[in-house]
Amino acid sequence: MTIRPIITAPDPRLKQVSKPVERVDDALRALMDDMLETMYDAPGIGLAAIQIGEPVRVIVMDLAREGEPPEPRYLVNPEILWKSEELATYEEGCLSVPEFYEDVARPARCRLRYLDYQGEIREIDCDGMLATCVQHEMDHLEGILFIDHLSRLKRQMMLKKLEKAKKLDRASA
Ligand code: GNR
Ligand code: NI
Repeated sequence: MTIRPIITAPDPRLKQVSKPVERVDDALRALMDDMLETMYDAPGIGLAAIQIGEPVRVIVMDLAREGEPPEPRYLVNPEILWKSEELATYEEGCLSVPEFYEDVARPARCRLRYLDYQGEIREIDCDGMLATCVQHEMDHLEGILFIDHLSRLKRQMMLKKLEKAKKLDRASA
């Protein structure tokens, strides 16, 4: 397993629409292992493959609290079957938008279909933080970041700051 660099905004790769996976094989499981290790190292509660530069429809998540046993989840080719009308608001962050946190309202519950680590088809009902995280990660598969749910002014301000931070980083490297 390898910890891979996480791509940060603004980067055109994060705007790509990721491609469906054709089969869940050992090569894909190796990618999922790298993603999980990268996510734990960051640390984060979710990661989409595009965040490490792989434009495929794969997500890993672990919402276990500190001190609880790990609960890794692997979602391949996820599809949302149903979303509630009711919304819930959580303060979101993103490993690809480091150091910015803002409230985002999304459907409070959803039903999800996906392939698991073994390539078996599964369906689950999501609510709370799981519903929010699933939708945040599925946005990544469409090239959408949580900042795309904010006002244009806020988004432009954040992107400017992120760009500036990258320039300073490059200058000192
Ligand atoms: O680690 C993460 N925390 C988080 C908090 C609130 C809503 C969504 C997330 S996902 C984020 C990791 C990440 O960037 N996944 O794409
Ligand atoms: Ni994210």
